[in-house]
Amino acid sequence: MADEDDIILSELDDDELVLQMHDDLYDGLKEEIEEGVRILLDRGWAPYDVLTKALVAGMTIVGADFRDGILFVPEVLLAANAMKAGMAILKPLLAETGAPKVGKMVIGTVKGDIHDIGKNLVGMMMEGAGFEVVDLGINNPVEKYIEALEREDADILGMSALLTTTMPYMKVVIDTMKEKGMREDFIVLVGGAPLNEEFGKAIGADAYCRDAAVAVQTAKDFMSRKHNKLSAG
Ligand code: B1M
Repeated sequence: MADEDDIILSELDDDELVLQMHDDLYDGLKEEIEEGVRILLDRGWAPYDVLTKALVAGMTIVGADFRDGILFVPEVLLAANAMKAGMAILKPLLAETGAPKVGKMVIGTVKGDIHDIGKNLVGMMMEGAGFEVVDLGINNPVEKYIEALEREDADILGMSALLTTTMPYMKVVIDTMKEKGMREDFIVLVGGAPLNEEFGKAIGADAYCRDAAVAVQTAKDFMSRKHNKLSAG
């Protein structure tokens, strides 16, 4: 009887392969995830579909079992590493539009929070849509955001938070921007699993973005409004 080790990914059909990749991501099997991503791309899958259907969907299963106490931090870290390895293959493909730069975004995960997969995904998709992205990484205090916005002459600030305990820090950043009289100079977009639209409004962000695709569309909308305002005024 065939066991796990005997599975040859390239012999699976697309649906079976995607399910197998969910399992492999769950088990933190980095090389298998890389192989699965390459196979799907070779079969003509769009990079975005590989990302959402194989990787993000797999990570959702990991998230549910983490929440329910079935998986623990070390296992989730392995899954995250496997996911990142898959994303690294997709990154150049998603960013390959050659379009003129439509705007510049500074993005980072807030202080106290080390989750970066969602933020990285947003950065990748923004680059793919023609934005220049300055990634500040994780665990960013307010000073780092402010300094980067000024230094980079950015259009957009993107903040990510995955913990209910760290999401209020976004307000600290926005309030500091107000105190410094620079809030109106930037479009502020926020995202992360525990946030919602109401929270985004309450802290004074311009918009809450449910996922990376929404972040791209929202950023484009705000940028075209900004350009229209500039050309009218
Ligand atoms: Co943690 N973790 N984690 N974790 N982790 C969550 C967030 C949690 C919901 C798990 C759970 O209980 N179900 C829970 C938070 C509970 C809460 O606060 N409500 C949790 C916890 C509790 C913790 C620790 C406290 C666990 C512990 O130590 N006891 C600890 C905290 C560490 C810290 O930050 N200080 C911790 C640690 C970790 C790992 C290090 C093991 C690892 C992170 C590895 C890494 O990121 N490099 C990890 C992971 C992987 C997760 C889950 C399983 C997956 C997160 C993820 O990558 N999702 C997560 C469960 C979950 O979210 N369901 C969980 C995939 C990613 C594509 O989605 O990040 O939501 P997401 O991003 C989306 C959108 O939200 C949006 O677009 C993205 C792409 O579509 N988006 C933005 C995100 N940021 C945006 C910014 C924008 C726009 C859109 O700006 C414009």
